[in-house]
Amino acid sequence: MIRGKFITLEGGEGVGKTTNLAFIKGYLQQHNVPVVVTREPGGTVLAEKIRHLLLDNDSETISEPAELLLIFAARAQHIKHVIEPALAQGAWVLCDRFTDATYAYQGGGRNMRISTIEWLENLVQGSLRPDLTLLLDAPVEIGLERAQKRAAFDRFESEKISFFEQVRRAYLLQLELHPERIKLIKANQPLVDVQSALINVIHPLLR
Ligand code: T5A
Repeated sequence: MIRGKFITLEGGEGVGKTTNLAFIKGYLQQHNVPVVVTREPGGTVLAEKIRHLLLDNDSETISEPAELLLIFAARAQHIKHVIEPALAQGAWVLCDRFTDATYAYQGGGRNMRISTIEWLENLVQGSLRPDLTLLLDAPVEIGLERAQKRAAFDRFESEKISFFEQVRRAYLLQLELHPERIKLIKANQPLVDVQSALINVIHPLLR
């Protein structure tokens, strides 16, 4: 059995990850690729409970180390029960956010030590890394405006603008560090143009 490909979608709030994940799923299915769509934090029963704890606005204040450990605890469950089994069965896994989000939000946004994130990444993931990461990038205000129209703000979305600017910078740093894996897609353009840029990157993988 040929192992499937692991593709992640990343970017700040409201840049269009969920919308475009559905589009990529449809595109791959048209080409007869078996696809599993999932998200982080979340993707398993336990990981979705952790997601709820992380995004809930009404819970007690979550300390930064607790937040980081909850994210990696959810990721460990997700890898074991969803991502690895699907890849082993030859399915392509499309994941709405993964560890680049931890470098961006906890590393960039919260200013936590990168070496701590790297240590947890190695502990939880072993050698697992995405084959391709699509980084949707747009000015912070545009993403937040789109997210606000869609639903009430969660715990992360309630942060200050400066937090999201740091998140965006940290994502762009990840792009610089991993240019072979991460591809930048400009999200501040009509959806149809975003989607043709996505196809340009994904199509070569089908060969
Ligand atoms: N988190 C997560 C961490 O802190 N660390 C981690 O390690 C991980 C994994 C998860 C939160 O957890 C944090 C980060 C997050 O704050 P989430 O729900 O995954 O939350 O992330 P959100 O960014 O909140 O997801 P959203 O659903 O808000 O944003 P999307 O998915 O990027 O955007 P989407 O597709 O829902 O689109 C938003 C709106 O914009 C429109 C869509 O139709 C929709 O209405 N839209 C466009 N409009 C015009 N032009 C375009 N090109 C458009 N593209 C989309």
